[in-house]
Amino acid sequence: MNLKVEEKNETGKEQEEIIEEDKPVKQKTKYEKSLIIIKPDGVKKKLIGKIISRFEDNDLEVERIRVLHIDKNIALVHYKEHEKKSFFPRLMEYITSGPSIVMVVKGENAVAKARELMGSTDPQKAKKGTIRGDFGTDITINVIHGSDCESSAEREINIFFGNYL
Ligand code: RTP
Ligand code: MG
Repeated sequence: MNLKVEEKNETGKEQEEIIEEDKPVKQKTKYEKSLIIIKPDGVKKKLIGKIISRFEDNDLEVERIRVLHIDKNIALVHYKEHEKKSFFPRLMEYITSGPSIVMVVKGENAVAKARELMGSTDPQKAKKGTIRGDFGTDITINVIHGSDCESSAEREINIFFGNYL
């Protein structure tokens, strides 16, 4: 059913707008980028290919990728929000313990989609079939990082790839 709505525009002239009531409202999709890190345990366990496949199989595309042994300075900037937390020293030691894969993935709703594929922070609580649920060790040694919102993604992409957005 179509509805006819009549309203006056700025000039006072009446204008008609047809609202199609029976058309399903489309959910808005956002085209985004997310910063993903396959952390040192994921690299050591030779999970790089498997993890990238999970993104690619879910319509996320790898736009940038590098192998990087994250040093203390970069780790401090990247994980600044956690510096007062009790787990911070262990997190620092872990993330700097060997090479990581750092990448930018892009696609529709990339931030939320990547976090869904990653699963909960704690692998014990993460669902089977998620990256952390399948491969994580404990709440700190949890294989993967993904940006938690669009503004974090922008900040984190800048840390590892410079301002190319
Ligand atoms: P991430 O930033 O790495 O994607 O992880 P997340 O959002 O799921 O979790 P977040 O709270 O931001 O924590 C960052 C990383 O710190 C380690 N962590 N350890 N209680 C603990 O021992 C603990 N809590 C967090 C994890 O490596 C987590 O991914
Ligand atoms: Mg986080």
